[in-house]
Amino acid sequence: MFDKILIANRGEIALRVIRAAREMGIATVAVHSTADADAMHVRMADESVCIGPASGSQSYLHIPAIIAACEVTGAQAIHPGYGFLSENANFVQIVEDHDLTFIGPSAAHIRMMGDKITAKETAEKLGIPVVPGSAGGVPDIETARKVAAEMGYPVIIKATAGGGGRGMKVAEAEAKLEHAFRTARSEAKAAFGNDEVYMEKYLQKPRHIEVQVFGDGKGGGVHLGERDCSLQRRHQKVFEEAPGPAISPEERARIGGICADAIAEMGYAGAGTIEFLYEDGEFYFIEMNTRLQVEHPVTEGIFGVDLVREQIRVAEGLGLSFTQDDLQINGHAIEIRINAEKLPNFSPSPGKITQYHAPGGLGVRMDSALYDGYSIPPYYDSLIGKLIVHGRDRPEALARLARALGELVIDGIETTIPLFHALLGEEDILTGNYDIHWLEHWLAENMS
Ligand code: MV4
Repeated sequence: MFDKILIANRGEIALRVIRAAREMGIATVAVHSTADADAMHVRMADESVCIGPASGSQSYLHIPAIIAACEVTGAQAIHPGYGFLSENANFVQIVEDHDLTFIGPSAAHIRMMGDKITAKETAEKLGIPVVPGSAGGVPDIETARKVAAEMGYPVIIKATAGGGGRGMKVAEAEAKLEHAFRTARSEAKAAFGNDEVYMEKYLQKPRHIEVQVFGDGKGGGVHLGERDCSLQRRHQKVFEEAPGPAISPEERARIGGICADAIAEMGYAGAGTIEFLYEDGEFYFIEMNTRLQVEHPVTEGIFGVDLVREQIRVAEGLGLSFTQDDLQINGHAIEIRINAEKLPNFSPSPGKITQYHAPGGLGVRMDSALYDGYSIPPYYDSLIGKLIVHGRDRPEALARLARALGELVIDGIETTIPLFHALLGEEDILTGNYDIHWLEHWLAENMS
């Protein structure tokens, strides 16, 4: 059992982990940059250690400083949150070499899913349906032509070392293939230092559906249904919900069962997310994330389970506190991401919060590290809060979201809150009729 854990992160996710640890009787250590000395995670933790200057690479990403902070404070385990070091297999190896515990999956599983070709091959071997595409990497344009001719246009070229949308190019027809292939390669080289690419059939109007999974660390695996995260802008999620409005109970049980079995077969430990594109009633695996995700609270809302507590339990070797049969979906949950950004261009808007009032009441959860008088530093991600609502069904959750948004006050900076007021007036949002392109089209027509 852990007595004390260190949180290698900041902002709302650091608070989220501190809260779970505190309920478990585990002491917490915050780490922070010089720019975050006044941050809420530092105030809320039992202890804190300054680990470097403002820039992420010299603080929250600086592995020797984080290991040293564990040694100085006696923390036995590290929770990485999301982003930063959460999917860095080398970090996990170093943590373990120092006889500390990483609260997350093994370095081997993180590495396996970080390479997108290996991830897809692994998924396919485990019986997960994948997008049709090249068998492994596509080394040259001749091979690219052959693969595309076999599966038919349009095709998409993706970086093996990529993920989350970086380094992707679509070719609608053979005439566009060579240019797309060359650009994808050179962008992959520039972004990841690795120019290997692979190809897939391009799905034109899918939804982004992701299945929450958990490995218990003892050879067992469960699923906690899906989230629909189709509403994105430039590969950044904006609005997420569970259950997916387009997914039937039968489809959920089928794809969930496949994912849970795969997790068990892999011997995966901890939280994971298996991402699919969903089109015409079919699921197609694209990637797996080996971390807790920003949008995990919608799953917590409908299952009534604390996913961070479960992560800590699995890392302690205790397994999960529930079985698949214990899990029942209750109602509907929606999360909106509030960013310190100025509309219509979503340009960063850091600065001092002159007034903050969080909404409350039944079925309302506000995960945020804001407080009155806090100054949002300009060095990090622009996410400043997540408003999560739960209702007995989707219409109730939507009504609650509108009500809670009306109570929320964040003054002193520009935020994306007005976007959500506008979206809640859209018929397609109210009916759940959207795909991965809906938001970009709507923004093009309604903003700027
Ligand atoms: C695709 C696709 C269409 N067909 N793959 C973008 C992020 C990365 N996780 C995978 N992505 C896509 N892969 C095939 N074969 C379309 C996208 C995509 C997308 C996916 C999810 C959510 C938003 C998106 C926006 C544009 C493109």
